[in-house]
Amino acid sequence: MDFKLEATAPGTAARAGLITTDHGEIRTPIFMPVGTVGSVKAVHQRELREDVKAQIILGNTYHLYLRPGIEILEKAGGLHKFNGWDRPILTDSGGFQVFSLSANRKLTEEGAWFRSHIDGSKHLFTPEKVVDIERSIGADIMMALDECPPGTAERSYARKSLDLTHRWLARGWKRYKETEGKYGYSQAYFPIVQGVTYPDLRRESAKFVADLGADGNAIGGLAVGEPAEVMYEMIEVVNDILPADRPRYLMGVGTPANILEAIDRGVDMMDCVMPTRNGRNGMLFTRHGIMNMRNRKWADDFSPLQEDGPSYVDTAYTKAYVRHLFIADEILAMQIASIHNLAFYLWLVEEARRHIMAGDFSSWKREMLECVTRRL
Ligand code: PRF
Repeated sequence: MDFKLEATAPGTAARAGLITTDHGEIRTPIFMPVGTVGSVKAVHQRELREDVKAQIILGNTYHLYLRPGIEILEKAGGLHKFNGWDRPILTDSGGFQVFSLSANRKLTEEGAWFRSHIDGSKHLFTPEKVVDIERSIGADIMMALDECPPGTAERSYARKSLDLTHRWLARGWKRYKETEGKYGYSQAYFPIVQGVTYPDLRRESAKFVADLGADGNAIGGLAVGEPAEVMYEMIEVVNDILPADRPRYLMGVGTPANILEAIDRGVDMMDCVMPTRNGRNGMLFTRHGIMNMRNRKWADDFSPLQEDGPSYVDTAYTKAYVRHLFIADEILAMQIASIHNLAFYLWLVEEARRHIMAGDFSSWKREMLECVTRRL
């Protein structure tokens, strides 16, 4: 994997760059749609490519390991062949999902024990095993196994957790270095900075992570219950230390406003379920503000979903029709909302990139922030 820094925005830490993987290029800053089980919910791969203009999608090690399982994924020749997505894929390690989804999880020095949310069966994720699983899935970018404590965790817990995450990281990194891709292309391994909201722990973690010299680095443990201002401060603390010549990935963030603020602070990659999950619930993000499509006010509004929207669904359907679909619980409502929201998120980061290149990112961001946070 290669990263080329193309431009930085005056007066901010924002950057534009180009990641090259064996499955193609990614223009940064980039938003990555979440495809937990190997599918971005309610969106065909063709729509992801042509309408959303996604450049890279996520998969989850936890879900894919439990179902369909590694044997099937290897038989398929990896996730790209299995799901028909031939552009880059990133897999999260499962650490975060073990904590948010499974029952009876328990952390030991060896790894994370958990029970499947599907059938209750018992499993152990070690840092080494997660690398092996991610090799079998065949993601272009594999994430290290970490622990993501709540944003409100006390210092003593944060301290212990960070030490364990670092020991796991050293083990995972070793396994990564000793193995290679199973399908003839190369795979990168991104370490993850943790440290809750303690600046000194964050700095220590960023140094530990930077010293590995990985192809890219991630910031975890944010957007997990801490105030947004604290999250922004932590991003600044960490990005001061993470190398400028490698991409920085902020995990699981966030709202359009969060994304603009993260880019402003030197983040290059982001992912979040918000555009798809909130979309399925009727929340549409636009450059003019947020719409709740279940609202009575759209019942007889026959104007396009978004006159100047970035995807074909924006002008193919009216607000009144999409509201009707949501009220009638039609599957098409979720499809339209997911395509719209993802296309908007991809538009937003592409615009950010354009303004970073043009040198007026700061003023553009200020105007855009006001628009995207409005309620329509
Ligand atoms: N670690 C991992 N995945 C994640 C997170 C993390 O801290 C987050 C936190 N926002 C989202 N996804 N491995």
